[in-house]
Amino acid sequence: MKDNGDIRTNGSPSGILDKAELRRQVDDIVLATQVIDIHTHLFPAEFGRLSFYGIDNLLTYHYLVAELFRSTDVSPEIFWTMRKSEQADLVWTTLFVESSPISEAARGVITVLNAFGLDTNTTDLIEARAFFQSRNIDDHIDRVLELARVDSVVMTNDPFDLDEMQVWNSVEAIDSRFLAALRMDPLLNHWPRTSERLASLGYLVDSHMSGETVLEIRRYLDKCVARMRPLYMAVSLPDDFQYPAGDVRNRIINEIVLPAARDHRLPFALMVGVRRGVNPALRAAGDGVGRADVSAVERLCVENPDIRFLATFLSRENQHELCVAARKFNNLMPFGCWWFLNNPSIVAEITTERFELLGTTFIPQHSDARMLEHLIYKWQHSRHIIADCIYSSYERLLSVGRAVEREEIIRDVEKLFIGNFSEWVSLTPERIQRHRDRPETDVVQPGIEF
Ligand code: HDL
Ligand code: ZN
Repeated sequence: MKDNGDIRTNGSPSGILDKAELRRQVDDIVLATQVIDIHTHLFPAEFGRLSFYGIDNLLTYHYLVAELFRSTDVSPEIFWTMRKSEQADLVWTTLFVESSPISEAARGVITVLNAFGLDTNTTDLIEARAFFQSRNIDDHIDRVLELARVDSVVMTNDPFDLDEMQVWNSVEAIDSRFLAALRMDPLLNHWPRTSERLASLGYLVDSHMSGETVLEIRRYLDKCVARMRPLYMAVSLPDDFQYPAGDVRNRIINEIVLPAARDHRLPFALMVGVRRGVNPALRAAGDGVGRADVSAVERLCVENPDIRFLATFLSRENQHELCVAARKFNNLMPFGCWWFLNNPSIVAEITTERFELLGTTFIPQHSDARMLEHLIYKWQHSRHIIADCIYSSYERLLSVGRAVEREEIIRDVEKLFIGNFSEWVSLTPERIQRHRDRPETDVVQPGIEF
């Protein structure tokens, strides 16, 4: 093969050689490919008041509440006494009228209003409130998922939340686009309080983990798995999380959670680095971030090669370490740009280093949506960044003599958006169908079961 010194034309690469065409193909595919949103706080309409949508909920999202208190004289104590509509009016005036809504959370609300053709420059919420109040919830869910190109969302299901468990005990079936994840925070981070909750349900447990406690916690978890059919178990962990350690959390992980993961073939999702309540006055808006120890996750992976782990870290400083750890353990799947990382500049940095170190073997994003319409802005904003990053990867490949075909781009993006997760949690079409059909065996009698 003649070496003409220009590696760009060395050989005869097939595929998309023109950069402008490559950019068009990448944008077309990334912006259109359906995604499974693997971590949200959303609930389907069957969950009633646990399902949030509309402008007042969007504006009182804790991300915006935190930003509000930097620009208002209203104290948190006063704010919490206000009605939600009054809180939303204050947020809108303060952050959207008196200030330019350039923060990511504020821009997100503008994206949502714009998506529905609502006035983004208004000084009041009359039009927006009327619009969202007029929406039929089933049609609205359909439209939001369509606009966001979201195939399905994974919820955050707390088996120790009595309101939520009341719904699980009473509904016949739930919208099959809302998949379950079993959240373990009360069990792993607040065992003393949770032990009282479980004991009140008739389980023979105590805060000192004595007697039948381990067996009884596992019995309760097995019932939750049977009823909810979660795709994975998850927990958020503080920045000082250590493994191994001599605390009750490690004991519950080793003696209950990991055996349950093994027996039910459920991955375990670790969300590490949150410092809860750094400013308690802000309530849900009062959590902070801390750099964590990635080696704790490495030890979990090396000691449990038969268990699949999902992991996301909250600190920007942990991201490169997580990529390197994932190179060492093929049972470790990094996912998302979590919470304080879900900003264009940091999503770009994280996604680029993941492509460079992991190829397409990671899950680039989740929305963490709490309000239904979050799906629109969080996915629209993220897709543009992911498109930029994967285009740059293909462009660098082209520069060394390898062009990609459209079909390869489609394959890669479907892997990132659906394939990696579906394979990780064994989400087969049959599994989805079983999720749709409420298994008769799981009809749980109210009361003692949960
Ligand atoms: O623990 C979590 O799942 C976090 O995502 C928290 O819910 C946090 O409040 C949040 O909503 N982040 O986006
Ligand atoms: Zn979350």
